[in-house]
Amino acid sequence: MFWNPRIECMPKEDLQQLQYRSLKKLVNNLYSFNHFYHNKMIEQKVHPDDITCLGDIRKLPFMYKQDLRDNYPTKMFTVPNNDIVRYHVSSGTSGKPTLVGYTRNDLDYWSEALARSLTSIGIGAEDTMQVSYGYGLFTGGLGLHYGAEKVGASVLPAGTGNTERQIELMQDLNVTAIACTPSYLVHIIDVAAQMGVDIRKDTHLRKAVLGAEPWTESMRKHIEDASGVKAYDIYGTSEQAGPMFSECEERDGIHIGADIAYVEIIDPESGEPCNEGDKGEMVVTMLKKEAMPMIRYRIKDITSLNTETCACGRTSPRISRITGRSDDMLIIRGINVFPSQIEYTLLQIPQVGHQYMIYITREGALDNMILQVEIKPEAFSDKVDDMIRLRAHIESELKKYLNIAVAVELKAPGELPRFDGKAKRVIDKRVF
Ligand code: DLL
Repeated sequence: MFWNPRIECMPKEDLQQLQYRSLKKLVNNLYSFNHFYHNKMIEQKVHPDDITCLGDIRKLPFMYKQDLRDNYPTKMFTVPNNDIVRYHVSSGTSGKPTLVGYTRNDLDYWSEALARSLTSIGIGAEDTMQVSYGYGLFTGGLGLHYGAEKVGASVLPAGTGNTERQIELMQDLNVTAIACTPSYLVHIIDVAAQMGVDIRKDTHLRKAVLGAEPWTESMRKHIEDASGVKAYDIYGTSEQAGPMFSECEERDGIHIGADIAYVEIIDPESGEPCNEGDKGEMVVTMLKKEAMPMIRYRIKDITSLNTETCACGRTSPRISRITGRSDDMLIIRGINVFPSQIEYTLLQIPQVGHQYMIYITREGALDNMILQVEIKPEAFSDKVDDMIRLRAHIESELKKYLNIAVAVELKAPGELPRFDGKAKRVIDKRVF
C-alpha cells in the first residue's frame, strides 16, 4: 500500500532531477537571504552558481549541532516569526537545547512523511493507534499523532507513563497499533504480564512503530516473541522535524523520502563519501524545510545507504538500522565500544532480561566498566553458586565479543530503573 505512489515509486532519474531542482532553489534562497548560510558559503568559497548537478552538494559546507547552539534560539530561522506555527525542543545532552521551528508547510511535510511511513507499515483508517511517545517539547508524540490522524487512524494520545492504565485502554479500545520507544514497549509487555494480561491473547495489538533510541534485531525478536506484535523501526531527529522515515512491510531498511531529504554517508574522520553499503556517518540535507533549513547536517548517526529499489516497489534510498553514533562511542581502556554491541551480546544469553545499566568510572588512569544486568525471573535463584557461575558466563561472553573486561553485577527482576521515554543506559562518571 502506498500513500503517495507517484513520489514513492518515481523512477530514480526523475527523483534525482527533483532533488537537484529543490537543492538549487534552497541554496539560492539561503545565499541571498540568510546570514548564517551566506557566511558559511563565503567561508567555503562556494557560490550557488557552482552547484550544477546533485553531486555538487559536496562543495557545500557541513553544519553541526554546535551551529544550532551558537545561534540559539532563533538566529537560524529563515522566516519571520509570524510564519512560525510550532516549536519543538530536543533534549540536548550538554550545552543549550536545540530549538526547532516549523511553518505550516513544514508541519504538512512532516505529516506527509509519516503518512507514507505508516501506510508502508500497513497502518491506516481501520486502525486504532496508541501514541505512547512523549507529547510536548519532544517530537515523538505530536509527530506520530498528526501522521496517524492523516491516514485516518483513530488516535489514542496516551503519552508516556501510567502504564497499567495504558494497558487497560489498549484493551478497552481494541488498540491495534502502538508507537513508542522499544524500551517502553518492553516495559509495557512486562507490566501487562504482571497484570495477568497476555498481549497476544488479551489485546488486539498487532503492530508497533518503534524508534527514538538505538535498538537491535535481538530486541525486535524479543518483543515479537513475547507479544506477537510485529515491530517496525522508525527514525528521525528533531532537526529534521521529528520521527519521519520508517521500514516498510519488507523490513529491509528505513525508506528516506527522496523528495524530502537527501542523504549522504561519510567517513566521520575524513568527511569523504563512503561506498554504497559501507557504514559511516549520516549527513542530511532537508530539501523542503522552510523555517529552519538544514544543509549537509552532520547527524552523527552511524548507518549505511542502499539505493536499490526495494521489493515493495519504492524507489527511495534506504538506510540500515542505526548502530550507534559517531559521538556516543565509548572508549574503554582504548577500545571502542558501542552500547548496542553490549545489548546485542546480553540478549544472546537466555537467562538475561532486557534491562541493563552501564557505569563507567576511572580509577587512577584505568577505565572501569560495570554492567548491571537484570536476570529473567525464571533464571533468578538464591543459590549463590548458580549466580556466581552465571555472572562469570556473562563476563566471559562480553570479553569474547567486546574484547574488554567488564565487571557484571546481577540484579533481581524489576530492580533496575524503567524509562517512559528514551532509556538512559550509560552513566559515564569519568572526568576527561
Ligand atoms: O528521537 C525523533 C523520533 C521520535 C524518532 C520518535 C523516532 C521516533 P531526537 O530527540 O532529536 O529525535 O533524537 C534523535 O535519536 O539522531 C538517533 O541517534 C536517535 N534515534 C532516533 N530514532 C532512532 C532509531 C527523535 N530508530 C536521535 N534507531 C537520532 C536508533 C534512533 N536511533
